[in-house]
Amino acid sequence: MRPRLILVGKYYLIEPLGILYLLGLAKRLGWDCRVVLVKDGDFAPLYDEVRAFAPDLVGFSVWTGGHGKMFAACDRVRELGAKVVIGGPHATYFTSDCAAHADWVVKGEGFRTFRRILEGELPAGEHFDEDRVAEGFPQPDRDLLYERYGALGGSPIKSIFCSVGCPFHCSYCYAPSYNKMYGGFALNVRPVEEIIQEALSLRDRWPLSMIYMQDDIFGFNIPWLREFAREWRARVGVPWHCQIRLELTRDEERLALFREGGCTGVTLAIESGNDFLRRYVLLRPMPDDLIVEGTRKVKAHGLSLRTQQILAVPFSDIETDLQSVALNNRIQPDIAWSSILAPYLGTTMGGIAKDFGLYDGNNDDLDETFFSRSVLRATRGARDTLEPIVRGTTKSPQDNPLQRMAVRPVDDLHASVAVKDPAFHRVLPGAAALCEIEYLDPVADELYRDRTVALQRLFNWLARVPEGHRLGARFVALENSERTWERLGALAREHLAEQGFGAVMEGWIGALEARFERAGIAVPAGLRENPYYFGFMPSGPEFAVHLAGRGFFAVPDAGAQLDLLGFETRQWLYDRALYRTTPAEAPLADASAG
Ligand code: B12
Ligand code: SF4
Repeated sequence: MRPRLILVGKYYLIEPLGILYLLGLAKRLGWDCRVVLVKDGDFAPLYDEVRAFAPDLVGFSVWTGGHGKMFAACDRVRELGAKVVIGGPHATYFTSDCAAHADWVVKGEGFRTFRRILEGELPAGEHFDEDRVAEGFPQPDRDLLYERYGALGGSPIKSIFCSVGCPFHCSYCYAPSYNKMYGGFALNVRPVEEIIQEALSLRDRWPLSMIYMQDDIFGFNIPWLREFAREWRARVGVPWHCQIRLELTRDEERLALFREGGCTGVTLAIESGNDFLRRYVLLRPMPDDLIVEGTRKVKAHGLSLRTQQILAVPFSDIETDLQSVALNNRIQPDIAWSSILAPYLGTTMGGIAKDFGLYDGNNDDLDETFFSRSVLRATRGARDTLEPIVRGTTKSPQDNPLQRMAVRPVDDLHASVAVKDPAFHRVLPGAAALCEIEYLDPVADELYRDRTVALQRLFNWLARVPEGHRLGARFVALENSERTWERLGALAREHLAEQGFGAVMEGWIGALEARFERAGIAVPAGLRENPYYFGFMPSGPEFAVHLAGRGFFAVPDAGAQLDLLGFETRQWLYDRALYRTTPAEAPLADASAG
C-alpha cells in the first residue's frame, strides 16, 4: 500500500502555492495524497479526513498569526495517530516554537528537505537546508486541490511563482531575515521553460484568463525577463499581473518588456503618504514626487495599477493615515489596497515596536488577516518630537538612527527616548535622554484603532474621490455610533458639492434606480441615503444591485456593514478595474466630468 499524506493550509481566495508544489513532489514520489484547506478556523473537515484516510504523515503549512490554531490542530492530529511535519513561514522564522507540535519542522525552503522526509532519510527534529532551491521547483499538482476546492479550480485567476528572493529591507517584512538566514541576498529564478510548461498545463486544463505572478519582485533580472517575455507571448499568451518595487519602474526596458510579455498590471507598495514613516519606520525611502512619477510611468505603459499601504504603523496617527489617502488621490490607482500593521517579531518593525514600548505581545495576539484592529499602542505627537532628532543625526542615506534608540518608561503614559546599548539591545541606566514621548491613553488608543479600521474599509473608495482624504477626515472624526452608511452619504453629498459635483450628482440616483428597476428589485432606502458611493465605482449602478443582493442595505450593525462594504468594494475593483477580467462601464463621476 502506498504511504499516505495530507497537506494542510489555510483556505484563501488565492491558491496556496507552497502546498501545490509540495503535493506535486509527494505524488511524484508515489505518495497517496490529500489536501485540506481550513476555512474560517473550522478544523473538523481535517479531523474527519484524518480518521477516514488514516495518513502516515500530515504536513502543515503555517503562517504567523494562524499559528495558534494550527498548533492545536497539529496536537490533535498527533493524538489521532499520524506523524506531523510543519513547514511554511512560521516554521522558518519561529522554528523552535513549532517543534513542540510536530515530529519534523522544516525551516526555510522546503522542497529537498520534504523529499528527504518522505523518503525516510531524515530523523525527527528541526531541519534547515542551507542550499537555496537545491532541487528546483517540482511541477505542482493542481488536480487534487482544484477537485476538492472547486472555487479555486474554477477561478479565472491562477497564481505562479517564478523567483525566490528580494534584496530590499522593508521593516515589516521577513525577506531581510530570510536573506540573513541564507548568508545574503540571492535571486533564484526558475528556468523560463519550466514556467511555460506549468502555465501551459494550467491553460489547457482549467479556466484561466489571468495569471498572478506571486514573486516578491517579478522581473528583477532583465536577461531572464527578456527570454520570459518572448516565450510567454509566443507560447502562453495569457495576460498576467505581477508585483514589483517602485525603484524598478525606473528602468524603461523593464516596463516595456512587461507590456511586450503580456503583463496587464502591476502591484506596487507605497506603504505611507508620510515621508518620515516611509523612510525611518517602514524603511522604504522614496520622496512623494518619485512615487507619483513612477506610478505615472506605469500607467503610461498601459498597465493597471494597485498600490498598497499599511495603516497604524509605529508613530502614525490618523493624519498620517489620511496622508496615505491623499497620496493615492494624486496617483489614482485602480486599487488602493490598504492593511493594518501586524508587528511581526523577528522583523525590524517588530523590533521598533518593542523598543519604543508600542507592543509587548508575542504575536499570539495577531489575527490571520491583514485587516484586523491594530495591536500596537499609538503615540501622541511622538513623530513630531522624534523627526528632527532622527533626521538631524542621520549619517547617510542608508542610516537610520531610530533603530538605535529605545525607551525607558517614565509613567503609564510617558517614556524617555535614549540611544540603546547595542550589546544589550536596550537603554542602559544612566544613558542620556534624547526626548520624551507620550502614548495615547487607553480610551484615545481604542478610538484610534476604531478610526483606522473605518478608514481601511473606505480607503479604496476615498482614494477614488477627489480630495477624498478630506472626506475621510470628516468621517473618521465622528463618534463610533455615528459612523454609518447614512452619515457617510450626508458627508459625501456635502463634500462632493464642494468639489463641484453639485449639479450632476443628483442625477446619479436616476441611473441607479433605473438599474434596480431593470433587475426587478425594489430600491432599498439605503441607496437614497448614499447614492454618491456608487458614482466613483466602475459599473456603479450594477455594483449597487450587487450589494443589495449581498444583503448590504439590510445589515443592522454599522461596523459590520462597513466591513462588508470594504470587502465587496475590493473584490469589485479587482475584477473590473485591476485585472479587468469582467468588462465594466466607466464610473458615473467620469461621465459627469466628461
Ligand atoms: C502569495 C502570498 C500571500 C497570499 C496568500 C496566498 C496563499 N494562499 O498562500 C496572500 C495575499 C493571501 C497573503 C496574505 C498574507 N501574507 Co503573504 N505572502 C505571499 C507570498 C508573496 C508568496 C507565498 C508563496 O506562494 N510562496 C511560494 C511558495 C513555494 O513558498 P512557501 O509557501 O513559503 O513554501 C515553501 C516553504 O515555506 C516550505 N513550506 C511551506 N509550507 C510547507 C509545509 C510543509 C509540510 C513543508 C515540509 C514545507 C513547507 O516549502 C515551500 C518550498 O520551499 C509570500 C512571500 C514569499 N516570497 O514567499 C508572503 C508571505 C508568506 N506572507 C506573509 C504574511 C505576513 C502574510 C499575511 C499574514 C499578511 C498580514 N500582515 O496579514 C497575510 C496572511 C493571510 C492569511 N493567512 O489569511 C509573510 C509570512 C511571514 C510569516 N512569518 O508568516 C510572507 C513570507 C511575506 C514576508 N516576506 O513577510 N500572502
Ligand atoms: S520589497 Fe517586498 S519582499 Fe522585498 S523586502 Fe520589501 S516587502 Fe519584503
